[in-house]
Amino acid sequence: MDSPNQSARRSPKAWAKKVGVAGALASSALLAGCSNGAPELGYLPAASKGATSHTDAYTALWTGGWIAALAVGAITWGLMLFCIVAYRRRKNDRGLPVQLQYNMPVEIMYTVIPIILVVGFFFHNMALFDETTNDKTPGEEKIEVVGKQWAWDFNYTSQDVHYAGVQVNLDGTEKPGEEAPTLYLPANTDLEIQLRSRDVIHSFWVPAFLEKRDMTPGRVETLHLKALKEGEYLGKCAELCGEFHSEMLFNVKVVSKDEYLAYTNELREQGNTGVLGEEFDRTHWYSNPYQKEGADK
Ligand SMILES: [Cu+2]
Repeated sequence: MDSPNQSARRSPKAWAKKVGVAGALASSALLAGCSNGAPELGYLPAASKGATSHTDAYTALWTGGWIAALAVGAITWGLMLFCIVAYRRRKNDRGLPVQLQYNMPVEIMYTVIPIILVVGFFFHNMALFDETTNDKTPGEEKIEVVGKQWAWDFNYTSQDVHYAGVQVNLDGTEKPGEEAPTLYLPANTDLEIQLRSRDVIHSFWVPAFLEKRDMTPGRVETLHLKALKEGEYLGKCAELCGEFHSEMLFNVKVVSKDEYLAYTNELREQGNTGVLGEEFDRTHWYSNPYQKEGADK
């Protein structure tokens, strides 16, 4: 509504047009600046596309969330800019314009739309978690990854062999290198990867898998997935775990089932039979002040 003491104003349409064009140019320049990543992946690691049975669903949630957030942002910024420009104070204006409040349709819109958005995000997240992180189907192939200061042990439980990792020495390149512990995963196989720690909290992270899981002493976390794309990936510890945390790196090789069996047979021939169990944990170093004498635990 126009204020009675305001002069008639020019059409705000011309202004809105100019602001719209400027916004479109700015956002396309911004997006062009990030052209190294793939926009359809939401600039997540390129290797993540189709890497595991989970990655495409994570990417969809990530990009969908950003699209929804940007749409809300664009509408809000647009309305703000429009109001600032169209209803600005003119040269011949005197006094305050008519003060408006309690516009019920607008108030209801600003209450209902956020509720719909939050509920939508919540149920999308929960549905995805049920399919991915909460998946409790027993795996076809069981592998145990054990974090330790500062390397990794890999127990190929189903094959009853193991690999004992030794800490990597960095040479300044961004790759873990040849001598880093290498985790072999059979492709297109239901994997049950159990994660444990021997000492402090570590975190198992293969960036291309778009998943990260803490490894807490005394707890077993399970990652259930299928590696779909053969190839080499990099992995690292993602929880500050002491002096050489940055050198707690590993390689991941996703290979065919035959290559996987050939590798585990090689470990067997080298005498690495059985698994490296809890006898190598250092958690007995810690004493529990609440433990009662004579009690089991
Ligand atoms: Cu660590």
